[in-house]
Amino acid sequence: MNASNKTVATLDVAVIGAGLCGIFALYELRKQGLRVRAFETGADVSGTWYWNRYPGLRIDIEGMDYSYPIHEVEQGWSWSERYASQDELRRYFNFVVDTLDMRADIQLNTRIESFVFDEEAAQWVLTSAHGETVRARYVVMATGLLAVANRNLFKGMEDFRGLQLHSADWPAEGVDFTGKRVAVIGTGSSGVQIVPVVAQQAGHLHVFQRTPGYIVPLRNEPMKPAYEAYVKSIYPTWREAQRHGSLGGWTALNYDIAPLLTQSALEVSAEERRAAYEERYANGGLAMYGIYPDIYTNIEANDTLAEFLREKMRARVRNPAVAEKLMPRFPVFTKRLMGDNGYLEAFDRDNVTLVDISGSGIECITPQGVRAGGVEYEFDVIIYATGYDALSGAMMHQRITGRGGETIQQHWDGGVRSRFGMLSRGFPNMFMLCGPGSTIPLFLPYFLAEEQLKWIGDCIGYMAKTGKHSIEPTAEAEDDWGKQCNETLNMTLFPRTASWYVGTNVPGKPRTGLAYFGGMPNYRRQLAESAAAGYSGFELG
Ligand code: NA7
Repeated sequence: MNASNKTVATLDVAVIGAGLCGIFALYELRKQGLRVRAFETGADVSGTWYWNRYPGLRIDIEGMDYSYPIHEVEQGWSWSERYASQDELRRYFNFVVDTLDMRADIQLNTRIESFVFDEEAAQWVLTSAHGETVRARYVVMATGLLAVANRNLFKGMEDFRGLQLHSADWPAEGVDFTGKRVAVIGTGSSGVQIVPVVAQQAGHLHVFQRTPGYIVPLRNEPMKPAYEAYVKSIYPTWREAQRHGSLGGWTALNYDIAPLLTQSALEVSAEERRAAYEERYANGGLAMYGIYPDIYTNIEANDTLAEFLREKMRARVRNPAVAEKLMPRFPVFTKRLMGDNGYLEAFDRDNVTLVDISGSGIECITPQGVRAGGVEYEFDVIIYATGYDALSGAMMHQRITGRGGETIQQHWDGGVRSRFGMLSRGFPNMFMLCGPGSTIPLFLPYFLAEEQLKWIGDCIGYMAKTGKHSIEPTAEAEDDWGKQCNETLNMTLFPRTASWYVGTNVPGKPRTGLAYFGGMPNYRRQLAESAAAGYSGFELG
């Protein structure tokens, strides 16, 4: 071992990432008296909100929901708008770190380049890009849900003579589009936020759309002081409703505006159903998620909401032919619903053209621009808003070597293998937070992380008490969890649509249930049962 890679620290827990989950992990595990340190590649905390800085970026979950359930944080912080911008989200995470006095335990500008499990010592050996080596009994991977961009998708990209940007790595100094011929490829949440902002500057903007999605107005506005004061006065009750609601966030919002719906969309009269849809639509944003439960499972029920949303979208676009091209046709919610800020109206502008590439896609990128449908379009700038290698991508892009020299890529070759989306066989003591195989795409990350961290904290305590050094799932428990993920996915309408929820947005990625769709109550119950039985489904060594 030379001086450049000497062991600089031995920890109980190394947390990887200082975004929402990493900060939470540091806070919770430090409380147990453990030696914990978080390592973050970026120059600041905030995770996804540090890395993403494209124009128009705004979260689509209300600030009053999107916050840590920690008393001094939720009472001490004030959001200036209903949906926070990137700047404000970064200020928020910095406020949390300072309020909870965590800065000294977060090592910024530090990318961990390799993780190797030392079987004899039952420790992970982490090596940073600077050559530092850290040993830790446990590792918590808080590496994000949408962290690895889906890029280099098109032939000819290397030949383009203009500027190419991906929504995931926007230049910090910003980009001036004044008078420029601009293309946006991709119309998911990122593209939908970018288009109305760039349209105001660009000479001409072409939007290349492969699949139109469902769009509802976000209805952002300055935070209403009375609303903020009200939520703060009932926060403990509000938080309990979130924990026990089906989605963790939007449920509580509905709890405020309307009672939770438990019946079928098809059981109620057309008038009553419409009133429920109108109420949520008027509220704005993702309130629509807290609707009749069978919208997620029954295509007939789903159609009623899909038609309602198409009607609302149609009414916002002046040109009927363009409006028709913008109409989504897949079951609503099977791709993430998008809350917009003037995306649909942007197509009324003379300098914005929608290009439907649903048939043959993008043929290639040329030195001058984009070729699609046999037509070559010339551009100064191409913006790729083509999304992420979601859920499993953040792990699959790490160099992780577990027991017997097996890599995570080898273990997950046919798809993610884990128990509870938290531990994988052969990778002992490496916990994932809000990772693949958890309830993450459909549950607010604060409350999923809270639940998982409680389980992890208890597990570490149990191991110490019983003199155990390593924990990993049995092969049968992994098989069973994979089966549960796929079975619960197949009970919903999600498999009907190609999306990042099922891995089909990335060429070559196995199509599997990348999450547990059985709901938080069932997830929570199984975590508790395993812990109560001395961590059944796991081998403790
Ligand atoms: P998304 O939602 O995955 O959207 C990516 C978009 O890029 C989507 O419209 C895709 O079309 C399009 N895309 C991807 N690959 C291609 C190719 N090869 N050709 C043409 N178009 C393509 O990513 P976002 O960044 O917008 O949002 C990610 C999440 O962040 C979002 O769900 C929220 O949770 C926040 P497709 O629909 O696949 O036909």
